[in-house]
Amino acid sequence: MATGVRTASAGAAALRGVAAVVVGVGSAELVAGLLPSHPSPLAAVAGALVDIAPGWAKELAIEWFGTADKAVLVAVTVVVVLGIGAVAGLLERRRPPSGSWVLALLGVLALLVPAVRGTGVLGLLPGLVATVLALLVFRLLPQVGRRARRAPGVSTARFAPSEDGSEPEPEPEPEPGSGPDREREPQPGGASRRAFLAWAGGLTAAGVLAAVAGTTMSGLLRTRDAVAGVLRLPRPRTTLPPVPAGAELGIDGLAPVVTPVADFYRVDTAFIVPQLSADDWRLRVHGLVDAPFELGWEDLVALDFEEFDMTLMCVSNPVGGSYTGNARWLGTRLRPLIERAAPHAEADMVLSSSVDGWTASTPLEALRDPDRAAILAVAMNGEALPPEHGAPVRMVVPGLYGYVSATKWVVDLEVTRFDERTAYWTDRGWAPRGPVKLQSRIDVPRVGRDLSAGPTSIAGVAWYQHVGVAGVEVRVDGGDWRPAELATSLGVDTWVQWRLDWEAEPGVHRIAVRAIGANGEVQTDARAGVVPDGATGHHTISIGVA
Ligand SMILES: Nc1nc2c(c(=O)[nH]1)N[C@H]1C(S)=C(S)[C@@H](COP(=O)(O)O)O[C@H]1N2
Ligand SMILES: [Mo]
Repeated sequence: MATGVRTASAGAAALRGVAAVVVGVGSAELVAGLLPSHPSPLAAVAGALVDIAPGWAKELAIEWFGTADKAVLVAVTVVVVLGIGAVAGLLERRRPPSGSWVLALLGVLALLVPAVRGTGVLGLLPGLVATVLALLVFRLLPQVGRRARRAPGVSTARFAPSEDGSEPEPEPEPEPGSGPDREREPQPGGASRRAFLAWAGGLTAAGVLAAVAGTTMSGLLRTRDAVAGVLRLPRPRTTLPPVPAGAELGIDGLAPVVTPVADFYRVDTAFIVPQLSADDWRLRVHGLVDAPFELGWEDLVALDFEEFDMTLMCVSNPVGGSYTGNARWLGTRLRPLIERAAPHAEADMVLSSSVDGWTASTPLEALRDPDRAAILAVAMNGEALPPEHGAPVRMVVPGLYGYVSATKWVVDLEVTRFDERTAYWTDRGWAPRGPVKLQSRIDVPRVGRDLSAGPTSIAGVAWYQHVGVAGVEVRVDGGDWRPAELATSLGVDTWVQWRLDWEAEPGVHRIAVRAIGANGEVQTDARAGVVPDGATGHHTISIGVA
């Protein structure tokens, strides 16, 4: 057989597998889109990958891709699955039906992974539809080429995979001399090749469309749920006054004092955002307590709700980093709930779990402290919590990093002891307790952006949740530390904006910042990485002035 024929065959064989896989993935996304609380097999597989990935791999992914880490993972998963499709097509061509088996195995994965992740019987539907359609396309696509080949007036061609995907049998040729040379004739091979390509292309396009429609649909259903969520929010007993004008310096490039929900950083291990409705939500309070109890949504909203300004901080935030945000939360205090359960004297920790099994270890004293507003939050900035930020209920505890306190989709509070239970990140080398460290950040001038000489501002934010920030100092080119002007503070639990006038002269300048805590502590310049309990050091930038 001539190489030209073989090459064309290989391409068609791979295309056959890819088309089958795209139809499978697309139909699964479409079906999953109609069942918004059930992830598509693709999402389930990617989620499983997150779960089984070692801690260092996850940290690397966050470091390289930041909050785009999940998008990158989806892209990689899609590419791998397409690759498997192509390989299946090529295998089928060599040794049928080995390619069909590869696809069937992929189908088993699409069925098993969502099942193992506990999505219920309905959760099997996307994988089932995907497997059936992918196999149908895989088996039937080659027949399209054949049928066209058999059509009157159209002679044989050998580039389309045969029905079983094997190397096409050399068919008895009526005319002599019609070997591989015919391949170059436009007419004979053209019709069946075109038919095959048209079908393969059309089916692939349909698969992509189905995937787009499916993801759009689940997005729309989610928005509908979010709107319904706002209507069910409890009314706060006490509200906060509007954010005072003096809290927002309004400097271009400076982080706004209240972070819009859409810009709020997101850090979690949940590849599939749990879709937990208020109706399905229940909270169990138990463990080393005299009076365990459970709460449903209606019990929850009957409690006292208040508004709280609090800045959330991720322990993985490097010095100068952006894994932090400030919101006005609507919540109810955890303290009365913990007291109601009557913890035993020996208890010193509350292990909170989310619906997907993630856990955080919060010191019990932080939740019982009358001076610390540890809450169960249901809304941020006037919006019901979006699923990404923990709907319908999450924890927020001022002064503790998120990994030991800010459990999203929280469904379980177990009163226990640090020497008895450990939490998700503790098991991966992070400190069991994570008090927030005194820190400050320079937002303006922006690194990498040209600055022209003349009067300008140096500005940023500083935080020491639960303690408060008393001052911020700035040092330019190793000179004296100069006090910055602080904006109006929203309270000890939030960051505060700061600014300093600066006469920028041409050249390269180094600017450093440090904060002073309300307890007199001066932010250390000793550099420490984020592991195991949060970064330290002064945020220092180099700025070129023209
Ligand atoms: N269920 C669950 N809750 C979680 C996490 C998680 O992985 N799963 N991550 C925590 C971490 S490390 C942080 S920093 C905060 C981030 O909250 P956000 O995504 O709303 O900004 O959520 C915390 N709550
Ligand atoms: Mo975090």
